[in-house]
Amino acid sequence: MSDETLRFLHHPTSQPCRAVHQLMLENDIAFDDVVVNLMDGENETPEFRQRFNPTGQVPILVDGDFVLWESAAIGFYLNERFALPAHWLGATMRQRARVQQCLHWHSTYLRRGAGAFFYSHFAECIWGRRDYSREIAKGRHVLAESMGHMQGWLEASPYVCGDEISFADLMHYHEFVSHQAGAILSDDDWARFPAVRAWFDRITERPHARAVSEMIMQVGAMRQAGTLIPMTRRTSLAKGTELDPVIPA
Ligand SMILES: N[C@@H](CCC(=O)N[C@@H](CS)C(=O)NCC(=O)O)C(=O)O
Repeated sequence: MSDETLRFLHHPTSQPCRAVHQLMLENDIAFDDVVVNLMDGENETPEFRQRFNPTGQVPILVDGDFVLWESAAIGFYLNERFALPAHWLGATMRQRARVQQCLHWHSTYLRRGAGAFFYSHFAECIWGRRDYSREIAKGRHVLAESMGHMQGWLEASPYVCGDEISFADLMHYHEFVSHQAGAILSDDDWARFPAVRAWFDRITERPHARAVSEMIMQVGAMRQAGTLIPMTRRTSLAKGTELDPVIPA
């Protein structure tokens, strides 16, 4: 195995990037911090795609000659590579399976709720002012349904997979950080899911949670003030989630 320092390619506005970033910081894993400029399409170049990730997405971990993308896989790799405390990816066969379950659910369901944030704040920066209300409504629906599930789990235990924090909590948590940054959830929304709110506040108090979220909070504040962020391209969430065919490819 290579002794070179890991390289972490990411962007601080990205939910899965922030989750991996927090995992590494909480576990004192040394890495070279490489911010990929998603706003100007650096990740779209053929060189980038060939060298790092054919999908053009971040996060990406580079460990010597091994290049890995997809945040859940990166968490799994870091866990074994650095023998992380067992609670992060699970101590027993069943706990590990439970963490995997939550990571899959995050990827296939909760993450879709990010459309509420994306179409409220980033779509206008990319395609201009249009009616995105149907996409926003879809995202909000997924988000509310997700919070309903999470309320049940978090009434039963303090973290989504049980009594201790896992990587799945970080992945879930950073979706909500973006919703907070964009004021997607009102006090009334949160009040419907008090266990989710308490969990969110608990993780916010952890070391590094606020630091890795600084930029998205600033971007959210700018968007709420009406400032347009120059963005030239679709981000992953918009790919294939459009309800309205008039949104250009
Ligand atoms: N399933 C992927 C999703 C990664 C993802 O959505 N990355 C976004 C930033 S949040 C991205 O790189 N967007 C740029 C693009 O798709 O071109 C993971 O969990 O790593």
